[in-house]
Amino acid sequence: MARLTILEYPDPRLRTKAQPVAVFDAELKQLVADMFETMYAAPGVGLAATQVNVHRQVLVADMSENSDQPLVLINPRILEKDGIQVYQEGCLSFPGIFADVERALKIKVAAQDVDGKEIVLDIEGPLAVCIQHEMDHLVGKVFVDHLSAFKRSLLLKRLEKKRKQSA
Ligand code: GNR
Ligand code: NI
Repeated sequence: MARLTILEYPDPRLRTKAQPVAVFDAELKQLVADMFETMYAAPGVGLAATQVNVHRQVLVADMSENSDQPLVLINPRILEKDGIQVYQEGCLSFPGIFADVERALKIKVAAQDVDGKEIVLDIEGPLAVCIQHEMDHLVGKVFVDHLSAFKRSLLLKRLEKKRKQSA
């Protein structure tokens, strides 16, 4: 296992579109294991491969209280969306800043597991927020893209300020 480096905004590599996974081999399982290690250590509740500079459609998440419900989605597709929720989001690629984002309340997601087996999940609430956030990363989108230009610039200034303070 290995902890991977998380890319931070405004790294242009965060804008890369991930390619579908075609081969479900040991290398993929190693990537997933390393992504979990990196996510739990951060600590975070989700991580997209894009954030660790691997441009394949792989995401991991665990929003359980005891960090004991790992979820891996390979090649995820949203089949259905329903309702609206607003949730305060953060992102490991934007350390220390948070903003309310509006997303679907419920999603039906088709994906593959690490063995390539097709799965379909109905997810709602905070985990649905997390999965939508991670799926955005896989197409090069980040949470501040959902905000108004005004809110975004305020938040990005705050991010810069935090960086200068910790430097
Ligand atoms: O750790 C994370 N927390 C979080 C909180 C609210 C909404 C989304 C997230 S995902 C984030 C980890 C991350 O950056 N994943 O891409
Ligand atoms: Ni993120």
